[in-house]
Amino acid sequence: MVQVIGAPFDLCGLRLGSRLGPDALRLAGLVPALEALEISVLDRGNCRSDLSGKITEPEVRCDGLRNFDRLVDCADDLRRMVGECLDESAVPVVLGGDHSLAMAGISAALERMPEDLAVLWIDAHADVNTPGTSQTGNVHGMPLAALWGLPSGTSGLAHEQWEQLLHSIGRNALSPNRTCWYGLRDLDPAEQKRVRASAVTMHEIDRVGVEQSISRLIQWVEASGAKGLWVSFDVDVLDPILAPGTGTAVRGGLTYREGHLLAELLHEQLQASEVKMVGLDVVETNPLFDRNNETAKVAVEWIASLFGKTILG
Ligand SMILES: [Mn+2]
Repeated sequence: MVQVIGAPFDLCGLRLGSRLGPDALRLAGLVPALEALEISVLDRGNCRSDLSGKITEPEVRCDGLRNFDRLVDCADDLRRMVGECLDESAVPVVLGGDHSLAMAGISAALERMPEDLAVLWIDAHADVNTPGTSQTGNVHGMPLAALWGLPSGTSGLAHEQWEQLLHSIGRNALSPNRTCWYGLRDLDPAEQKRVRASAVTMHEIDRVGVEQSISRLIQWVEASGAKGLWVSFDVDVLDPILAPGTGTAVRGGLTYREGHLLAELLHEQLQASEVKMVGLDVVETNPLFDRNNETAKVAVEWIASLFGKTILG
């Protein structure tokens, strides 16, 4: 059973508009696509999200972490909804929204399986900055650093807010040895040092292909002893020619065929593995940058492949 949860929040991203992502994915046919696979789907609607206060432009400057209070409010509600879903033994599919909200779902999963969770971050970006190393102050580039419980690396308001954020995530930190990435191609210098052996970059995909590179990561997750895998999928991992509807586009991403092969192989290999997928985020879909909802459509097709859709059925 799958439960869909929308997180229409975009105040910690680079460009506003991904608040429209959940409905773009719904209107692209997410629920029927899963039901066609004979999966029972419940759409729980959206989590609470305060976008009031006439925020129509990203703040250019701020003292601390951008729109912090609104993030915490939204993340708390999303954590509760994902937690209820996990307690009902369903697989949560969280529709973003910017990538900062991945902290909420993953921390709910960590609370329930603190010894057994690994995370696969499928993204052009590593998202492992701290307030001290971020060049933008956008929390959507920091969720893994927060889940790891890294120190803020700064002082003042941003430090205090970071401490509050770590507290809200709870005491179960995600281990860096249980975190892996796929499709990376745009990292800050501080991030390059943090990702190391468990990252598949576009360079590796060019050299060895999707099949060998994803097999290596799944073997790595199995060797880590993890029993559950949270998949966090940022649509910007796809090439912007194919998926232009995102505020964080980076050229040189996965092609349509590579993206689908990745989803199909993940499904196939997890079916054969002791490691099971416990939850999924699909984030950073921004219809304001899209053409004809193509990005949401390709994301829905990707999700269907991840849940087992094949050409021959
Ligand atoms: Mn990204």
